[in-house]
Amino acid sequence: MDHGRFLSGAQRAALREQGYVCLPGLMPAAMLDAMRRRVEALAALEGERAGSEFKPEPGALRLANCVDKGEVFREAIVLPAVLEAVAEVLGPHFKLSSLNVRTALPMNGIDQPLHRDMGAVPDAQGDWVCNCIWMLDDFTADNGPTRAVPGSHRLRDLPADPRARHPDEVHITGSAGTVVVMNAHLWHGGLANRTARPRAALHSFFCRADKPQQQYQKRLLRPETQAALSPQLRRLLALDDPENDRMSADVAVTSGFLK
Ligand SMILES: O=C(O)CCC(=O)C(=O)O
Repeated sequence: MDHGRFLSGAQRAALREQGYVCLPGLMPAAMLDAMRRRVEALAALEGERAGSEFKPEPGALRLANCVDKGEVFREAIVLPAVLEAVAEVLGPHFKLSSLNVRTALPMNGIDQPLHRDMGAVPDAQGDWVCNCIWMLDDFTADNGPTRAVPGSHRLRDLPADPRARHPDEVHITGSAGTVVVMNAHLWHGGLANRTARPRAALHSFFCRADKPQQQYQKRLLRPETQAALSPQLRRLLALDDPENDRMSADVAVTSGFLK
């Protein structure tokens, strides 16, 4: 794995201190285009079943198990700059926990509550969850940008009212192709989409190697997908890790706020 070749000192400091960093233009144009097309095709193909491997969310369309659903997703999760940023949060030993798409639907009228992914609180070894939000559309002030409270990854409790606006929250906007790498202990959530167009993002969610995956990849991936994976992808997905089998095979899928 590459360490220290892509992120500047300021970007590392932002991740450490604010709890997130925006990496504009990180997705090559061809990858962005192919991913958008694949997301559109999958949404049409899966219809009502879309996202059924995870949890339904009112006001959003979800696609889950994306490693199994397109070469473009498998290419994205090994982009070296993103892996370097994830390692900055989790240390050198980590794995993919889940790979989902979330589209905030037009005029959905729903702010997600401030949450930590999986409700995760840092443990004695430190931080153990990191999420990467790949902007497949421009994130604007109106179409459901991600809100976040900088520095809150160092706090233990969530705010008293996670649905309320927080005085310190920032709204993360950017152009399609930007990747936001976020310490997922940070209080964050998607805001309501107040426009007539959908706002899509891919979430590549990682966890430290000693923690269970949110979605057990070995069970979700079809045998033919598994057979074609590179050694790097097999490692990242923990396919040959008996400890991961023990930890992840039987845990209930957990979200930071969805039932
Ligand atoms: O899509 C976003 O802006 C953030 C979504 C999020 O935090 C979540 O679904 O847990």
